[in-house]
Amino acid sequence: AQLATTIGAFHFDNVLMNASGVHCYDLTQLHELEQSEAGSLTTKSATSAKRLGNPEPRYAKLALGSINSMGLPNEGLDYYLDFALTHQQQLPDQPIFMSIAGLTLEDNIAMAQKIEASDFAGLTELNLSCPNVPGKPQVGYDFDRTKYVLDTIFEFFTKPLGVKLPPYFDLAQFDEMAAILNQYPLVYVNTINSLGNGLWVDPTDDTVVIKPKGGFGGIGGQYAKPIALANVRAFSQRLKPEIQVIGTGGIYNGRDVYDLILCGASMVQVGSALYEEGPSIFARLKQELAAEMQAHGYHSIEDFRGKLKIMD
Ligand code: RRO
Repeated sequence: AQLATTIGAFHFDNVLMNASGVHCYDLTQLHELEQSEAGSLTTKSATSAKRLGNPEPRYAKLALGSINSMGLPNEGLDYYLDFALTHQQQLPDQPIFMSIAGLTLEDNIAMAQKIEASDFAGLTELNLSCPNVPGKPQVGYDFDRTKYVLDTIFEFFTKPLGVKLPPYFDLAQFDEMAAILNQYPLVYVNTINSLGNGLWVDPTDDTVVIKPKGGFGGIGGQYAKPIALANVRAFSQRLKPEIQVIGTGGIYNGRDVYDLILCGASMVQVGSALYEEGPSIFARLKQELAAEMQAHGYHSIEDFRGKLKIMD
């Protein structure tokens, strides 16, 4: 089977890559992704200045996934931009993604201006959905604010841009957000970020399992899969054809990848399972996706992307 895909004018050998935040913090991890079987990679969401993030423990493995309140620890935009420029010099036909997540609009503008002025030729992702910085609501849940942020960025930004969205749970939210996003020259929408502000109790000591925010954190993994499928499907049905969908959430095996593509994803990102299994997961997922496609007689991603069947 052929696992290749495209986002905008960019070609990728296969549909698989890391979800931002997972295995992409520093050069060691980024180089491991480069060496893996993934079709692309994204850098950790950046702020202009390096951040240490929230106190530890800030990630916990759960029975069916994970909870995290990392708090946007990152090395600062320059670090990831340097990596990206070196990467594209060495591997010009393997485009990558750079994620930015300013805590203020001013910081997002400053980072977007720096990327715009640089030689970076890949895709930029504006993260509108970090759930874990105390006092900073998720922009993606504020529709007027989302519109204002995109108006401001597109006043000067001309490079390929996508947005990372939080999960939505009402059809009116899908309608309203898609109508906003359709007003901009976005290349893609990435859905979903973690399920914000979940909570887990350790039954051995009646205590939360992460320290920040009194135990509240973003939930990922198997808990997220049905929400991810719904968000990918709902946005695929509502966005103009120029805006593609990247699907993220609940990917552990080839069937999970296949399901997100059926719902409309052009690329699929792996978070919790990559955190637990490491970058060798991409070789396994490729093999399992190819087997799933073969079993259905599909030769390419386009053969079944968006071809979810519904009942009469
Ligand atoms: O760093 C984080 O706490 C974090 C971010 Br920026 C995000 O977008 N999603 C997430 O689950 N954690």
